[in-house]
Amino acid sequence: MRFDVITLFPEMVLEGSSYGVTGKAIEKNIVGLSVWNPRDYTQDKHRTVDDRPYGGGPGMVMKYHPLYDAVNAAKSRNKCESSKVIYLSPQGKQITQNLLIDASQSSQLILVAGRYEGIDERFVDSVCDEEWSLGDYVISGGELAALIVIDAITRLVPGVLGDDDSAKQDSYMNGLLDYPHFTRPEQDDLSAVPDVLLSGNHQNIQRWRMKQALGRTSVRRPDLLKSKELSAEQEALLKEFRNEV
Ligand code: 9D3
Repeated sequence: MRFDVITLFPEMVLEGSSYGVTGKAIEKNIVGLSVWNPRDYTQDKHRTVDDRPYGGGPGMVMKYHPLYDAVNAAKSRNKCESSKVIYLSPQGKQITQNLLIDASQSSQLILVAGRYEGIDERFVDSVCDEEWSLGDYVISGGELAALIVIDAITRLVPGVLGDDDSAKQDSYMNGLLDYPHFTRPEQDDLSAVPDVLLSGNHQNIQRWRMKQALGRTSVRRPDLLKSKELSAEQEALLKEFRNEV
């Protein structure tokens, strides 16, 4: 997987991707990350990337041509079998794990981060394949959205997470909220660790965790359970959870 991010703030994207799991994956060349600044693809002496909106109104709009030339530079640097141009914007479809799993099958994702009021719609129509949003709240530009997409997709790339690591756990708990976690000390002033977790009985521990995951999901996010098929054992565990509370 390689990510190419079109951004007026390239340092923000490089810096933000340099930590933890994503940082390691880039360091080890399991994923590639390059940034492309539209300002470097301007022709005028002031290196202008924005202009006033036709029709008037507040704010500025990102110009078509610097973005277009930056995307083409990103496309021609690497000849990838499948590349997609994605505009991160409040008007996009909301990002979900399934959307990201789909996108992780591409070999190159070109992420366009907007600033100001947005970008010239002709660029969105003629260059961008998809438009993605984080959700219904307002942030100041697409860079943080690009960082989230890079982080979430990098976790899905084979070899990035160890085999014994959270990837398997993530898919085992597919579509459910996580169960509660505990670590030492075993006892403190407030409360104790649930006995079953200290029992050493792995089958009971697994059942307890699945029960908690199902129960918490049904209490906090009933919408997630509606669109999910439960096995007979999961139905039984959920019933147990409801009887206990
Ligand atoms: C307050 C300005 N808004 C007027 C209706 C429009 C607006 C323009 C540009 C709102 C936000 C932005 C910048 N946002 C993003 O680039 C962005 C974003 C977001 O704000 N929310 C959710 N997902 C995303 S992805 C990119």
